Amino acid sequence: MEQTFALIKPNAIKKQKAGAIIHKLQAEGLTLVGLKMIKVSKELCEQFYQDHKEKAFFGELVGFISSSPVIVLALQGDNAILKTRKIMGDTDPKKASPGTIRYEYGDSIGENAIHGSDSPASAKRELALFFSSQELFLS
Ligand code: DAT
Ligand code: MG
Repeated sequence: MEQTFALIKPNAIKKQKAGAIIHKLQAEGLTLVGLKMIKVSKELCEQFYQDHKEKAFFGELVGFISSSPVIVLALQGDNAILKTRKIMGDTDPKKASPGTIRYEYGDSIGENAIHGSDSPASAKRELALFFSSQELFLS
């Protein structure tokens, strides 16, 4: 059993697709063990995306994620990290396979509807950044 972190981005929230995205993750076998809607501060966002701070798009990325509310999710299941990444699809919605969340709900490579942790180390770090232990219902 593995846990991962996901974040439904502002563009998907604005399009009223949060429910559809959560439904898809659950339908594919992931168990929801944490959920909240929050507005992420610029500071927390910079910490969250620390690995990208040298990239040309960093300012745009932080501006977008901190612009309006997001929904953060904690998900549990066998191979939850890789499974979530597969359901999300390619970073660029134009390259994502039909049926993936980014294909369905992504608007551009920047506004690509969802984030999902890419490794056990990032899942642990990102879950701790957004959830307290009382907000997680792991089994
Ligand atoms: P992923 O979110 O698939 O793990 P990543 O870690 O390479 O992708 O990038 C993190 C986020 O940064 C990505 O979800 C959207 C944004 N991003 C990545 N490449 C970008 C680009 N070329 N232009 C604008 N935003 C980009
Ligand atoms: Mg990444």
